Amino acid sequence: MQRRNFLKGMALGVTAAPMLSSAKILSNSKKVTTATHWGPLEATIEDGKLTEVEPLSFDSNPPLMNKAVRSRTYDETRVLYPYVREGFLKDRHKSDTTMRGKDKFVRVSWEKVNQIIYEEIARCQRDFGPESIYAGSYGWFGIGNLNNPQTLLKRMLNLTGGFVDSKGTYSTGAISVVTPIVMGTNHYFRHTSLDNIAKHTQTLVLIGCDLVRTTQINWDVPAHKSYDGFVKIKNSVKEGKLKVISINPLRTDSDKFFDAKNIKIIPNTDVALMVAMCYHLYETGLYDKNFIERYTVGFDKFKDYFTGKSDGVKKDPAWASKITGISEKEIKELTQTMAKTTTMIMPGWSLQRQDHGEMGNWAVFTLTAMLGQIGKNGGGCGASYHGDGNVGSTERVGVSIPGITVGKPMTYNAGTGNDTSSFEQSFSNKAIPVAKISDMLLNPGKSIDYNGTKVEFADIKLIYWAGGNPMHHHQDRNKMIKAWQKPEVIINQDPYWTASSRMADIVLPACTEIERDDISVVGSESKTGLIALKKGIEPVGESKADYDIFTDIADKFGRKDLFTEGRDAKGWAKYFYEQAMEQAVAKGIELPKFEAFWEKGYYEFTKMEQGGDDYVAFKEFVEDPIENQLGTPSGRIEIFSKKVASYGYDDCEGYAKFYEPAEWLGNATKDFPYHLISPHPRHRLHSQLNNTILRKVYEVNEREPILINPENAKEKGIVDGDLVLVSSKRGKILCGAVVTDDVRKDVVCVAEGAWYDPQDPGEIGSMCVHGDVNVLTIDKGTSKLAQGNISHTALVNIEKFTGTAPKIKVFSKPKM
Ligand SMILES: Nc1nc2c(c(=O)[nH]1)N[C@H]1C(S)=C(S)[C@@H](COP(=O)(O)OP(=O)(O)OC[C@H]3O[C@@H](n4cnc5c(=O)[nH]c(N)nc54)[C@H](O)[C@@H]3O)O[C@H]1N2
Ligand SMILES: Nc1nc2c(c(=O)[nH]1)N[C@H]1C(S)=C(S)[C@@H](COP(=O)(O)OP(=O)(O)OC[C@H]3O[C@@H](n4cnc5c(=O)[nH]c(N)nc54)[C@H](O)[C@@H]3O)O[C@H]1N2
Ligand SMILES: [Mo]
Repeated sequence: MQRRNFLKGMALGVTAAPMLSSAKILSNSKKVTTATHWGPLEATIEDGKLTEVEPLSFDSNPPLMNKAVRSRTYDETRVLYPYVREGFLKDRHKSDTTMRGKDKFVRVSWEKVNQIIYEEIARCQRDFGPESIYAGSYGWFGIGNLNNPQTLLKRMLNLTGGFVDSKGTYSTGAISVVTPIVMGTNHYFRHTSLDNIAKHTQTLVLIGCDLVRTTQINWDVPAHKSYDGFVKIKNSVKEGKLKVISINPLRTDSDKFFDAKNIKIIPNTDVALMVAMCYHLYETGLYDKNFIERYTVGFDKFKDYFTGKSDGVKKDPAWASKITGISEKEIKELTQTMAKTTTMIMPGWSLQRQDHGEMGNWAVFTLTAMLGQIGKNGGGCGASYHGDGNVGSTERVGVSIPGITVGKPMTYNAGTGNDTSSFEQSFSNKAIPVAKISDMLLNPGKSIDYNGTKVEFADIKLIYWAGGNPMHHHQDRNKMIKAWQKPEVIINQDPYWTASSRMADIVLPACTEIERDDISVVGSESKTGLIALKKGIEPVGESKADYDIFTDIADKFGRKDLFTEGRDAKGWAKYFYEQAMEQAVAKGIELPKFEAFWEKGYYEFTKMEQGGDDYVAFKEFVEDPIENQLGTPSGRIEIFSKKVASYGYDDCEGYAKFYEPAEWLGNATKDFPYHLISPHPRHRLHSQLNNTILRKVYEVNEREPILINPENAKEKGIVDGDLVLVSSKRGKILCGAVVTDDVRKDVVCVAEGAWYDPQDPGEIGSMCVHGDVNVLTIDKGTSKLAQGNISHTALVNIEKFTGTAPKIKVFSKPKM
């Protein structure tokens, strides 16, 4: 397998990876190492300009996204200077907030903008206290253990009085709450190695999981080592030893790669499928009774549900067939195959990014327990194989590097703002589940349920967002725009004129990785190495590194020294590296001195962990469940959780149960007859890189593509390339049609992350002409337990758009 032929059409155009030593050096050019969420890179700089990037040699599958790095660096959408919205500059916190998105922006100096920010934070702390400032800022900012804008934001605000935080993520809102409850660990528990799967698994079941697509990226820098494992799995498929089955309304990149059988389930009904599979295992005696008795608690409670004892409805394959659209015969066959062969289940996180998302993973763990293969070679399940480009790869003996911290909270000293206050806990206890942002802004004082507690919404006057794009990631854009009109001050810090920048009062230009010094690990699970992110070019325009931006704001409060602890960016990189050196000694690794590491640009760990390629999750627990209890209250797998049941939630009763989703094909109407899913994009990281040349690779008629089944296209008179008006109860967008039977009939698919481009910016209800899917989605929590977002739950209509195609404006600068 040629590694760069990995995915046809996916890695196309990426040239061979050079060894640094063989790099050709021109007189006016230099090569530096840098990194992104999609790989470790070597950048060529000529006359102070970034001209090219190439993947480093230890990247197992460099993605096409590398091709966008230069394009994004110099794109017209870069924010070059600090800007303030005209109305805000004039009237400050008394400005007309409905003008957000409509007003002109005025360029100001850094000195002036820092003074405004200082005055506004100080005013809010003085008049309303820390609970008036929201810094729960979420998002996938760039790489670097220092330039983590969210940690730096909190560090700065901690030194100046505190703030309201968020908890949880958009990625794992429900699974991060459920896995500890059921399995007593977090969802990133070490997974059975992909090598072990390739050797022993006979049936690999992907449920809402497109790992070949999603493992292109990593929260740190991916070495894409899981792709080595995928190749081995594919070889086992070719040899006829392993079969891949993919339960997904969409035939995915992974399905094509593994030549999987794609079972096109009705969206949001996987729990019904799995419950019926449990029923069938029970009815046929195929379930592992011994495993259930020895390693789990609460089976009887679940049994009463699936047998119908508790509610009179038998959850048998006939019942599930009507809900899932999968035939009774197929459900039975699938169940029997899984029981009779060595089966590994890989759920994606899409299962929990939907209404009652807690139930998806609860059902996976329950079904897996009944199959009884947990802890055995090639069997069981993993909750996060698709989560980043290294999960399940064989680990090397390596170390990670610490990063900047939020520091110690200090009370703001009203009046002076000087460093005279005592250290004291001033953190707000009003942190929200992250996807409750609009609800919080719209309903101050209201209280909601969350995982057995109550969360009271703060009255937010100032939002500071750094390193995220809420105007892409959050659901129900129109509700959000209304919510965005509530605070007095909104600050957004980003390299680009994203919708979040356009909807702010103050816009601060951050720079990207190649414009600053930093350090990172490569391959958080594979432990492939360490990389120096070297400043190759000067920050574009007057942009600055996040670290420098927050240092200057802390300075305004007289707290610069506390913020920096006397270090500059490279000083921090050295400080972090030297701590890694200490850890390394304990593991018998001799890391080079910092200067030598920095000079070379990376360090690769080469020693493989012994037995790592045969790692099996939960093996110790299965071998000795008394000695190696799980972290649950019972020490076992909790098929039923007494603790969750004790919360008395009507939408989450403490075991895997199918609840009817807010919107699904089972309650579709004539007005909104199709189910919309919004998976992660192939050639972007969310909204990142939408403003680059890569747009040409996937856009249709300058819009985000919508996948439509040929039968639906025919009934609507839509053909490939048409402009399509997509509407839901919440709003309207335009997309470009791709007619394909990859997608199930009555299901349409629009990837998340197309830049929001409303016809009338700032106007509630305005049509997005470019295809931001979150104009259509529902802003509701999964349940009272986790309150995760439900992006994959929405009904829509589609129509051929016949008017004049509106111009795309979002890739030019806003009014100035
Ligand atoms: N419908 C739907 N919606 C979804 C999802 C879905 O599946 N469907 N998925 C959800 C999920 S899982 C997630 S994680 C979220 C992702 O949501 P986000 O993480 O908010 O999305 P990104 O587009 O990655 O936004 C990151 C922003 O950081 C900026 N940035 C990059 N580098 C830097 C830097 O060094 N400094 C600063 N200050 N800024 C920087 C980028 O320009 C970009 O605007 O979306 C969620 N939304
Ligand atoms: N290229 C790329 N990779 C990424 C990201 C990116 O933006 N771009 N983002 C990263 C991040 S932050 C995250 S959180 C992960 C997300 O990883 P996931 O949450 O696993 O990804 P999704 O794309 O939301 O969904 C995966 C699959 O679920 C299917 N699906 C949707 N609804 C249903 C359903 O009801 N039932 C079933 N069975 N299937 C369903 C979709 O068709 C899709 O193929 O990906 C990461 N990887
Ligand atoms: Mo995510």
